[in-house]
Amino acid sequence: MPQKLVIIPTYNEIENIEKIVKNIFSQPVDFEILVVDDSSPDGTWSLVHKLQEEYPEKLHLEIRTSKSGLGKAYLHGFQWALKRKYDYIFEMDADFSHNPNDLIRLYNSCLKENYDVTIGSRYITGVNVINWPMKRVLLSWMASKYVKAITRMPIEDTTAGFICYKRKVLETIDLDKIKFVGYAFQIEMKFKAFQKGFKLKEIPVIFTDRTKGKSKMSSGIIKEAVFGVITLKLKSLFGKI
Ligand SMILES: Nc1nc2c(ncn2[C@@H]2O[C@H](COP(=O)(O)OP(=O)(O)OP(=O)(O)O)[C@@H](O)[C@H]2O)c(=O)[nH]1
Ligand SMILES: [Mg+2]
Repeated sequence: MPQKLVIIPTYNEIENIEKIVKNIFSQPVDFEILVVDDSSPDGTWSLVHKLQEEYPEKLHLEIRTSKSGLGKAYLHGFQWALKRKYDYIFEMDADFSHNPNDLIRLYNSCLKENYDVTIGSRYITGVNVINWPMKRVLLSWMASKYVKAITRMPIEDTTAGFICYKRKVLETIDLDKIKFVGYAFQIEMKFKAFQKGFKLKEIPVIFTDRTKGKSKMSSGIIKEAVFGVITLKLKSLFGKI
């Protein structure tokens, strides 16, 4: 039976974490969860620690000393997973923007249809975003078009963070060389998987804005993505990827 790990990075998600963990464990497929928390001041980590009593075998927790961005949290989670026997490794947010019911669809796309990376996409059947202000929908959608134009990746939702990777993808990508931390991290991971010749697939999901907790979006994250994409493309042209 393949081993499946859902990695959830958290920073101040105390209002969401218990519900999302319980929801994932109530799915008909046996996922394990790794929460990577950056010492959230609201104590998200301590609540996860308490929940581990209920799920000692399948809920894992890594606590990092300070807030260092979602990209770094995922890289830590990937390294953790690769030291253990997981076959399928997922990325997912804690805030219910990603519907846990879709985990199985992502999984089946890799398992049964043999894709190496499956992306839960907001933009392949129109725009499937609920409760985002129009400004943010436009920003995200335009960012995806911009990234596609520059990188030439055949992916509509390049900043998506709801993903299933086959283990071999994370083993092949040089994780120590991944530089970006915000949305650019998501673009960089897809771009490197694409460059290495892995089979990427997008499946439609509905993305819902968070109703609890605070957003960590910042202008720095947007700038990193805008300039980062150009850097990625230039490096790939000069063979440095
Ligand atoms: N460990 C860790 N997790 C983070 C960090 N920044 C964001 N996260 C988590 O990453 C996931 C996505 O972050 P969000 O703040 O939801 O980002 P977003 O979806 O772009 O924005 P909103 O939904 O508007 O908040 C959530 O589970 C966050 O708690 C960080 O610096 N460290
Ligand atoms: Mg969110």
